[in-house]
Amino acid sequence: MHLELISFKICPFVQRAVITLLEKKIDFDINYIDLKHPPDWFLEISPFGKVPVLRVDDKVLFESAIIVEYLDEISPPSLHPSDPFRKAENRAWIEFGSNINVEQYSMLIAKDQTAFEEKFQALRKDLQRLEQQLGAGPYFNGEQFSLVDAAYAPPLMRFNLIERYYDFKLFENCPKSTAWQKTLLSRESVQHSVVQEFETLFTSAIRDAGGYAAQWFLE
Ligand SMILES: N[C@@H](CCC(=O)N[C@@H](CS)C(=O)NCC(=O)O)C(=O)O
Repeated sequence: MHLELISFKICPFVQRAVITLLEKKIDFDINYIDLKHPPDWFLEISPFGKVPVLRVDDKVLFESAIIVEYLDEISPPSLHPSDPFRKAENRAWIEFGSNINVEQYSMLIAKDQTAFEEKFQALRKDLQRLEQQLGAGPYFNGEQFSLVDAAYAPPLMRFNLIERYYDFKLFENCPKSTAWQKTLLSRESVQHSVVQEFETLFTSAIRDAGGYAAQWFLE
């Protein structure tokens, strides 16, 4: 079976699939495309026109959460908890993580200060809610790394990066999230889940978007 992940170098949804592939030690090829100029072949196979798309031989899967579930099923043992309620709850929090990806990006490209503040407050509220959900750690479910960790590592990596440029204080009074972020960022699969030039690409994207936050990412 041949797996090819159609990707974009700074996409957090792609990154959760890459982390899962690395955790599971599954062989795969990665094919980066330019989302500003998506090739015709990509638009033909991606129903939403979005990455990631996983080609499995001559078949195609889309939507990161679905791709990750598929990868988990073809390579036991599962990275989900076995208890059905806990598993469903993890899936719900993965969905919450998808929303955090969207909120993070919206904040970073918000056009003016008012829009930025609004996005910032929404994000902070969600991060505080997430904090309440965390237990003793070190991972979301305790001792074992799971798919919910793979879903949050990408936004937590980006928060860590942007706070090195400007102290947004997003995690003020969130000690559990801060510890979780540190644990995830030190994990090998997470460290190898982005390209070497990730920081340059990500900060350039914020700068090029020309929003209120761009001022903190000037060259
Ligand atoms: N719900 C999708 C979201 C994926 C997504 O938003 N991908 C972005 C890049 S990070 C994309 O491909 N955007 C292209 C577009 O919207 O045209 C998933 O989980 O796979």
